[in-house]
Amino acid sequence: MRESKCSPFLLKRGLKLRIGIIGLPLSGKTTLFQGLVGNFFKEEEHFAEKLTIHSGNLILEDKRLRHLAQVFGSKKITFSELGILDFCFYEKKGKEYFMHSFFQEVDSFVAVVRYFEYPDLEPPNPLQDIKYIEEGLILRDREIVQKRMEKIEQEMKKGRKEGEAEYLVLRKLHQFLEDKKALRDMQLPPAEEKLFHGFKFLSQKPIFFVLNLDERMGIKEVERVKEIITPEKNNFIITSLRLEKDLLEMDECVRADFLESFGFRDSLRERFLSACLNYLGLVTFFTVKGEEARAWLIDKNTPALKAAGKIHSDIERGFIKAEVVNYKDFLNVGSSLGEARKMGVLRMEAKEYIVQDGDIIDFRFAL
Ligand SMILES: Nc1nc2c(ncn2[C@@H]2O[C@H](COP(=O)(O)OP(=O)(O)O)[C@@H](O)[C@H]2O)c(=O)[nH]1
Ligand SMILES: [Mg+2]
Repeated sequence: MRESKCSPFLLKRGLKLRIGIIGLPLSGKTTLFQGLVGNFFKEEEHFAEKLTIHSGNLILEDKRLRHLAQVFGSKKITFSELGILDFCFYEKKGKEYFMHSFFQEVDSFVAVVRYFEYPDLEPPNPLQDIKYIEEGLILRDREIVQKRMEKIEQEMKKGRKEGEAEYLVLRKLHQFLEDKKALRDMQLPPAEEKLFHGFKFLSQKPIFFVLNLDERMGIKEVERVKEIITPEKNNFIITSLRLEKDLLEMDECVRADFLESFGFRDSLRERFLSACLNYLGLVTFFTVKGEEARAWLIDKNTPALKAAGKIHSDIERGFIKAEVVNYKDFLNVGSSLGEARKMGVLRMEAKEYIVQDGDIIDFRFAL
């Protein structure tokens, strides 16, 4: 059983997890993109760019790694990164709207939902918009399943039976989608899942919501909204992107006061990253080697052997053991791995050990 929602992408070396920002027009997608990559365009550029896709890197700055680099005197700090893309949810092509094919290529979606008044737009209705976004993904998957089923039916009529197993699974998917349910909520045995893996279904991808509140609303409204938006799923954050944008231009102390009026302690990036990575089932481990302190993003429940392979296949192949101390324990002993060893918090772990968030690992291997 996997807790991560995005693997197996992360286990492959050099591959970056890609997040696609989706949502209805004028919900704040580009504002979120800018807030996350830390590069706000001027308003006029912003609108001129409206129909293009923005792509950028989201650097996962981690205070723990900064601290480790300081303690170990590392000259270089390498944070992990996510790829982030901002697309129009539907693009207009002639009179038709269509969903961009790039949608298939991301590992996860972040959907921005408007909860502020905008001139000439209907009053905000976040629950309706969430439903609309989900149904858009479901509908698109249903069309693909249907086309594929028709193709197999034709083959079967000609007496070719190879597609039969796939057909049976597709029929289940079709029924699920007909009921307007997302494929990510469907439980199927891995052997059946394998049969349709290549389709890159959109409703199978994890989705995280950013509810974009009016900057004049306060903490009471945030509490109210928390209640109406599926709280059991824990797959959303509430923010006001306009406010977050303005905050970047303010003094540190004024910023803290403003954030507090919404009941937030951390910045958008911090809140977004911690909630989103947690939802996606991702954890970070650290290595400090030579001149470099580095963070690695992996799926929860990854054994040490596979985590080693994330760094280099040679380390996985020649794996002997992992010396591990968690950042929290390291904080208590403080200054070096030698010290940690002396204090008994540095452990030897075998290849089956499940790497935990915040582990500092020194892999021992033989070539
Ligand atoms: N009042 C208000 N306006 C916002 C907020 N977030 C974004 N906007 C404005 O809404 C408009 C559309 O935002 P944009 O990010 O371009 O939306 P997109 O079409 O989803 O990419 C811009 O004028 C933004 O300044 C917000 O939190 N409050
Ligand atoms: Mg935009």
